[in-house]
Amino acid sequence: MSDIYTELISKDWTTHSNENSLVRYDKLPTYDTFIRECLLKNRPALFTASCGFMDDWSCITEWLNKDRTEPDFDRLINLYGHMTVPVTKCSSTITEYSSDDNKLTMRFDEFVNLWRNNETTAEYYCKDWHLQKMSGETKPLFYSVPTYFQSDWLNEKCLAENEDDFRFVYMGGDGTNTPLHMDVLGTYSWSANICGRKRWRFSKPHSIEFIQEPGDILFVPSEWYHDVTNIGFTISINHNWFNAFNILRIWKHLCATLEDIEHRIEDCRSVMSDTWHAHCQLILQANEGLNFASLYKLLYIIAQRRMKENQDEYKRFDLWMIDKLIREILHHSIFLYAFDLDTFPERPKVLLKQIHSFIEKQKQ
Ligand SMILES: O=C(O)CCC(=O)C(=O)O
Repeated sequence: MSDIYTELISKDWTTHSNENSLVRYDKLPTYDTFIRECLLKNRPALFTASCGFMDDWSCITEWLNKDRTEPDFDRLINLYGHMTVPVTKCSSTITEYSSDDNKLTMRFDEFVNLWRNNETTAEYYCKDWHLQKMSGETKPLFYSVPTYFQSDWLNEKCLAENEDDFRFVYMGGDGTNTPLHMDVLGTYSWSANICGRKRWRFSKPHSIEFIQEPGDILFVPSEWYHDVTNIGFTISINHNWFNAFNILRIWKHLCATLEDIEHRIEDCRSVMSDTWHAHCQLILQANEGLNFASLYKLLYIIAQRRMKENQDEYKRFDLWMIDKLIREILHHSIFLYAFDLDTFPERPKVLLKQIHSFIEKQKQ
């Protein structure tokens, strides 16, 4: 195994705190450097345009005008005008991140006409658009996922199961914004500016403010609160994701949210008796898109895929982390109360045995 994975498997690195600064990369770092400087420290990073990530992205040539500074609105309408897109109405009175009051859907051509119009440009923000998924998986990606973000269990599972993914396109005018929030489940995100600029403000655990220029890609660590404001006509591509480096944070986030749900419906406990735990898990799934059972299923899917693929160091590292997490989940008594393990694709203890014998075989 390469030094870094051997090192990670042999020591407890999972309790590292959040580093209080933004790393700026003007040249591509090695993946090991990114792991050490950002993933292990849960620290934000800005890969500037000079890293050249977008040099061969077709969205740059297809979506922008000749000098690549602004969107080519007519071309965008030609390409996607008929599609229905999610649009958020930005207004100074709505500051709550997930409020549904300001969420609309409309045809993309209708949105573009609001976006290019001075009177409405600051008001309508097309966000969380699953454009790649809606265009069909057979169409080539109009961008490529930088190496640093390719180990992504969340989108890997969604694509394998043909579920809604966490790959988005954002388009908005000067002043459109995303209010203060932490990303869903405490996931990482990465955000690539195709055109326009964004002002980012991290406020917790540390405050940092900076501008993301066109061509820059930002890595947002787990559980960092931030708000974002667009400057000029802005298009960005963005993924939410998790992997072996932040899965324990996701797990802790789920446990904390469950505690909160349990607290809120404590008064129904005596009436519901033996279905109460299952009910709490249903609410957890509805609120977060994941509960203990669906997290286990995700781990099962990733583990099966890793055991089929040709061995590679990071795959063994993934299996090591999956094993560690399944043990933690099994220690949580709720897991056994809330679910009938016979309905699972594989009982957790059987899966653990499979992983062990796979790892042992690989060592020979
Ligand atoms: O670009 C935006 O408006 C929001 C992006 C964001 O919050 C993120 O990537 O985590």
